Formats: sequence, structure tokens, C-alpha cells
Amino acid sequence: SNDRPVPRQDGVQVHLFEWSWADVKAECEWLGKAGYTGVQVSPPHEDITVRDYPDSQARQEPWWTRYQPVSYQLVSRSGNESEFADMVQHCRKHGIDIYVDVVINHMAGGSLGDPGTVGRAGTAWQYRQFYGDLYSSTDFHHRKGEGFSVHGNCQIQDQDFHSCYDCVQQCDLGGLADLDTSKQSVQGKIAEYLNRLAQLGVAGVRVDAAKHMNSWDMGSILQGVNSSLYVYQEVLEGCNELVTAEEYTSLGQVIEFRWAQMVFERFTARDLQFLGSEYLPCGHLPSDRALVFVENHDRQSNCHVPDYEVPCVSLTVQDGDTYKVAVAFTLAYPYGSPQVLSSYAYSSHGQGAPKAAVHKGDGSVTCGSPDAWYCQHRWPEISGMVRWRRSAADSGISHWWLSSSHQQVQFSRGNTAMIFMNIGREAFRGKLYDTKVPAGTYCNAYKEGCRDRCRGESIKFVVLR
Ligand code: LM2
Repeated sequence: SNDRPVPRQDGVQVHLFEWSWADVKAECEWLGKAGYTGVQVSPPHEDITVRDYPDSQARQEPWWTRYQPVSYQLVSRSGNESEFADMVQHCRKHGIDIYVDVVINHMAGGSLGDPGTVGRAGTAWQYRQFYGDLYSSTDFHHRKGEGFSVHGNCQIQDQDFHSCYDCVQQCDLGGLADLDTSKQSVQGKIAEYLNRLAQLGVAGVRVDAAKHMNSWDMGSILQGVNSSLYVYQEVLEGCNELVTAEEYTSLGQVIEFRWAQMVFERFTARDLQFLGSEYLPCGHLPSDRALVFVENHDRQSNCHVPDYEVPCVSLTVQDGDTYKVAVAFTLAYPYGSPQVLSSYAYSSHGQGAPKAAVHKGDGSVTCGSPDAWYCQHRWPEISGMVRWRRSAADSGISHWWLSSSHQQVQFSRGNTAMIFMNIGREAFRGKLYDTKVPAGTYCNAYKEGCRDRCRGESIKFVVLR
């Protein structure tokens, strides 16, 4: 229901994509000090194993095995249940909430997951037939005679989004066995999994593929779930689709993909006119219902990789400075709950995470070295803006200014925070700017972390009459 908690408006969460529980645990003290408030972790359930995956010695199996559940046991590449619980408790002590990516629309699918073999915890499974003692054949949709069918169920086709509401929610998504979430026993098993996570101290859940579950079923599942859990749902709504994000807002927040789209379009066109939540394509969710980001793990895996034909529709880490400015803008703008992605370089759609741990054990991290973790959340341009957002608290925007070239934007948030963005070639100096921020010397948050004191560049504001 609507009384489920949402994160504080000035908070920021980071998706530590594919990090191990030990690494997340080791990161939480740093995150707390930097001003972050939450971490989304990769799915913790038992996933499929992919045999003989041909990849370099330095890399794990494809990241997407994590989106193919075999059971809800907490056994994954990231670690086991006791390591998971230990991480959650430790992070809480540092003021960091743990959010879990829950994959409950489907179970492991066809060809690549070696059906007939066992999951990571040893659970036997067979596509759409059984998954240990959790689900059997009758727990899945069997919507026959509806287009292209595999093992007795239709597969979601692109045109379904505009022409067949039920197909979107009852056919298989990319060959993944679609759970019949209208069944009470299935709802009960999912609720039990979510409650188990809550009991371990988990503060929230990202509901994977929520658009592919009926919102009514989703509501029934959540009725049985601990009311202190923050819920945000992945409803990737395109313009004029039959299933809409609005259907899910009474259940929790919804990932507002239109934010990423708007940011992508404006920054790619290098035209910052019409920048802001009121300009999202085909409408926007109320701020307290929306989760926003510049990119997520799926978007990064679709962009700038040779083996994927889907057009790139967001800025990604490969976009360098433009990406950093777009993330800074998202953190500065008071709309929705922002999420920062912390990932690693991929050169193909499914490329696995580095095998090397992030934390080396001597207090140092492997961030940024070749073939390793990017740790975007530690970049000064990003962590500095996390601080900036905290200092702006809940102040609204004032003194918005756009240059005539549309390549510079400035605005203030209350009397503590002001941002200048410049994506043009023209220097941004020697001009007069109006702001609520009083005269004084300020820290340039974008240039460094600005944690206890200003270590980097400072900026002087003077009053000109
Ligand atoms: C999501 N949200 O709705 C996740 O954010 C996204 O990462 C998931 O796709 C997807 N939905 C399903 O949970 C990823 C990945 C796919 C991958 C699936 C399942 O982007 O490429 O599909 O996880 O692991 C893979 C193969 C695909 C195959 C499928 C089933 O790439 O070719 O389809 O497994 O075996 C036959």
C-alpha cells in the first residue's frame, strides 16, 4: 500500500552490480561517510550455472545467470546466506540500507541454462517442469496457440506491448519460464521469500520485470509482505504501451525510465533546453513514486557492445564527461529517488564481472585498474554530488538559467547549493549569475568529495551591485 516507506528525498542509492557480499560489506563504511543511504545488490537467490563458458580467465560467468532463479536459497556468485546476513547487519550500522533485486516473474529458462542440470546450490531443475521442491509444471503459464510457443507457452513478441496486454504478462520473457502469479500458492511462496529477506534486515526490494506481472497479482503478493519494505518496481513503459507505470504506483515506487530517456536525448543532442521532470516523454510519475537513473546494468549491456543489435537509448559510462555531467544533474535535480550504477567494463552483452575482489584486504581497492571494477560511485564527480544533494536537503529549485546556446544551465537549491553545467566549448566564466546562495567561499563538490573539508577547488561568490 501507499504507506510503504520511500527513501529520504536527499538520499542516494548505488547499485553495486555483481559485487560479492564481502565486498559490499567492506564498502559500507566508506559509503556511509560519503553520504550514500542505500545499496542495491545483485539477485541473491540460487541461479543457473553455465558450463564451459568461453571467456577470459579474468572474468566470471555471464552476469545474466543471476536473472534465472532455480530456487530462493541465498546461494549465488556473491556468496552464501551467512555472508549475506552479515553484510546486511554491518551496512545498517553504517547507515546503509540494503535493497535486493528480486526476480519473481519467472524461473530459469531454456537453452543456455543447461536444463536438466543443477543450480548453484545443487537444486535439480527442468525447464517449466520443476525447480527443486519450490515450483512444478502447474505453477507456470501455459498459454497455448498464442504465436510462437516453447514448451507449451507463448513468447512475448515486440508487437504485444501495443496489442496484447495479457501476452505481456502471461507469455515468457526471453524464454524464461513465466510463473502464474495469479495462483495463491505461487503468491505465497514469493511473499515468503520477501519476508525472509525482510527478516534478515533487508530494507527494500527492486521488483525485476514487474511489468510482466499483473499489478493486481503484485498487490496480492505484497499484501502478505512485511510493510516496512521499500518497494520499487521495474516497469519499462514505452509511449502508448498497454501496460502502464501508473498501474503500479499504489504498490510502491516505479523505475521512471523516461528520466533516462530525457537525459539521453538532451545530452546527446547537446541541447539543454527542456531539461527536467516536466519534460519526460509521454508523461511522468509524481516525484515520490519515481526512481531515476542515467543508466542501469541492462542499458550498459546494450550500448557500445558489438553483439547486441538493440539501439542504445541511454548515456552510459562509456560516454565519459557527458555521462558524469548527466549523473551530476540527476543528483542535483529534486525529482524521484536517484540510483547510481557502479559497474565494470563489458565488451559483450553478457560479459561477466572481474574475478578479482574489489577490496584487497589491506584497505585498498582495485577500482579503475584495467579489466576491473569502475567504481563510478567513488568518482569525485559523483560522490561529490551525493554530498551536494544532502546539503541541498529538500529545497526546491530556484534561479534556473539557460544560456542562449542551450549548452549551459545553472540553478540553485535553497541557499546552500548551486550548480553550473557546461557542455559547450565556451568558457563559463566572467559572467553575472543570480542565486539565493549568499556571498562567500564554497567548495566545488564536482571536483572532489567535499567530505569533512574542501580538499579541491573552491569557488568564491561575490555580490556585485
Ligand atoms: C530484467 N528486467 O525486466 C532484467 O533487468 C534483465 O537484466 C534480464 O535480462 C531480464 N529482465 C530477465 O530477468 C537478462 C539479460 C538476458 C538474459 C536474461 C536471463 O539481459 O540476455 O537472457 O537476463 O538470464 C539469457 C540469454 C537469452 C536467453 C535467456 C533464456 O541472453 O538469449 O533467451 O537467457 O535462456 C533464449
